Parts: sequence; C-alpha cells; structure tokens
Amino acid sequence: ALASMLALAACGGGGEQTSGEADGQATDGGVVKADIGVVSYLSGSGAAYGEAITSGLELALEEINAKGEVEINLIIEDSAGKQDQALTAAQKLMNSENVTALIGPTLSTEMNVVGPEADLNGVPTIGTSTTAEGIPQIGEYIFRNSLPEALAIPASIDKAIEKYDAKKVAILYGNDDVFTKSGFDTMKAAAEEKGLEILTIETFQKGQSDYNAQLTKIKGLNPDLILASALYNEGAVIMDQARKMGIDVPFVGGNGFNSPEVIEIAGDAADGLIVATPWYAEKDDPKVQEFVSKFEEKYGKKPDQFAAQAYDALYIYAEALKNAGSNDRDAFRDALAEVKITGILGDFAFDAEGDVIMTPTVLVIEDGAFKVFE
Ligand code: VAL
Repeated sequence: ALASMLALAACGGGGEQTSGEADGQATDGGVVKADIGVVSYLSGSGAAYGEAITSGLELALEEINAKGEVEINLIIEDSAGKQDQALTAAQKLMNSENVTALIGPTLSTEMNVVGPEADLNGVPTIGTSTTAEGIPQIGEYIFRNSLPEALAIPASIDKAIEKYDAKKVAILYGNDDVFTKSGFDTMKAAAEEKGLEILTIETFQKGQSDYNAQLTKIKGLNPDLILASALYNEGAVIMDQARKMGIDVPFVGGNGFNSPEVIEIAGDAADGLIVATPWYAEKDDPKVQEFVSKFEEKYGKKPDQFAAQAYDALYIYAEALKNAGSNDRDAFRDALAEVKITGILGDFAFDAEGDVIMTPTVLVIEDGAFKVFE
C-alpha cells in the first residue's frame, strides 16, 4: 500500500483513480489539494442561512489553507432554496471530476433530492444544516454535522414543561417542506410521549403571509405553549401576527427558528421563543471565543449556529483529506467516516450512519436576544 501511495505521489496522482483526482491535482509536495463543491441557499427568502454558512466556510478556508497541510478550493453555487436548482447545481459540481466532495445543500428538502444522486455517483456529501430525520441514512456517502431535530426538539419541550408547567399545546407546521414536516413529526411524538394534550394541529405553506385563520383557532383553544415547525421567514411572521392578536404564550421552534433573522424580522414579537442549539456565541470556551472574534472582524457581525456548523464542517473535511492522503472520492469518503476533531462544537465524530450525536443547549429569546435558558 505504501509503495503504491509513493508511486501515486511521484506521478502526481492519476493512475487507476477515476474519480476526483485529476492529474497534478492530488498532491504537491505532500499537500493534498482538492476542489470542494458547495451548494448553498444564497438568494430568496431564506438566504440568511446560506450567507451564514458560506461565511463560516470561507473563514475556515482561510485558516486551513494558511496552515498548508491541505489546500482546498471551494466552488460555491446558489440553490435559492429550491429542489430543482439545488439538484442542477450539485450535478454540475459532481460532473467535474476535479470535485472531490460536496458541502450542502442547505435545506433538508434540497438534500432529499441531491443526497440520493450524490450517493449514487459516489460523491461524499456533508449537510451542515440539514436537520430532518433520515438525512445521513440516504446512503453511505451522505453525512451531516448538524444537530438533528430528533435531539433538539425534545430538549426544548422538556425545558418548556419544566419552566412553564405546560400541559396543553397547539402545533403549527409547514406541510410542504421535508424539514418542517419532519420537525412536526418529532414535535407530535415528543408531546405525546411527555403526556402533553395536543389541542390542535394547524398547517401552512411556504411563503404564506397571513396566518389569521390558524392563529385565531389556536387562540380560542388557549394553549400553554405553541410548537411551531417553520423556516425563519414564515416563523418570524407567525410570531409577529400571534403577538399582535394577543397570543403571548411561549413558542417552541425547531432549527429553522435558530437564526438571528427571527429577531431581525419579528422584533419584540420574537421574545418567548425557545430553541435548542448545538452552538451559541456566548459559550465560555476559548476556541469558540476565538472563532467569534475572527468572524466579527471579517464580517462585522456575530456568527450564528449555521456559520459555526459550516466552519467545523470544513475542518472535518480538511482532516479527512489529510488522513486520506488523496483527493480520490472513495479514499476521502472512508477517511471522512473515521474523522475525529475537536471543533467549536466540541468533540466531533460521526456515528456508524454518518450522523452526529450532540447534547443541545436550550436558548430562549428575551429582550430581543437569544439567552441560555437556565
Ligand atoms: N435545518 C433546516 C433544514 O434542514 C433549515 C433551517 C436549514 O431544512
């Protein structure tokens, strides 16, 4: 194995490798070089997710390339939050044999179409924000480092029960999106398991602007808590309209709500929102604080958890490239499955399915800011 590795290095890659290893691209004096394709939600109503993600990636890229152990080139494509655009972008990237692996897409809905295609083509792919059930289970080439709803939502509900002695809940969810539906399934199962009475289940669609009918019904039933599964744009509008109608009970939201955009859009109406997070900027950890100050210096604002997860994801990729010693897709996939790093999200390793186990922290919005819910 060593001899063939040396032979490979000597001829500058190529050999019988067919995927992702163009001539002269593999190694350069022991430095593995790789093109990584990124599919990100960069335009449209959820563009703040993609902006945070690509900012996190680009900061990590500068640091990683400066160390000189590997050399990564990111090729970033916009998916606009749409399945077809995400798939077209991913196909374009996968068709380039120089592309070793993909990062993204942003939404679980998008990953649901990109993941099977990437898996079929043997292109390793990591979701940094895809939190619906079943994402890494799409196939052996599909991974994620984002806290699944299945871990986040029960933690938030537990905290809400403990704090507010909640007994009766209303559920509101988007029924046209893989993530918002999956979040709903988790909310319903968790509410049932914890013995909460579900007063009503209401639905909405992406881009909806008027939630009067659903909220009037919910108000009339007088819940202790509203469980909402939404992306930030719809989620913030829902909270704003609820508060205007005089609904002042707390909301428990999934990962879509874990964005500063909720506060940006809803203002005071976002107070009382509870979310579980894998990461928050105030954490008393030197690694976290170093990242926060570098990020603030570069972008003039604080990173959110989408930026943080993306930042760690590129470090996970860099470690896999280094360990693979090659930018071949299969070698990279095998090294990726075994990666262990200590990132800004803490100690990281994939489980056998390419999923992640993390302990979430529960946050609540108070006076217009996310705070740890003590
Ligand atoms: N976590 C969500 C998803 O999986 C969004 C918020 C990125 O679609």
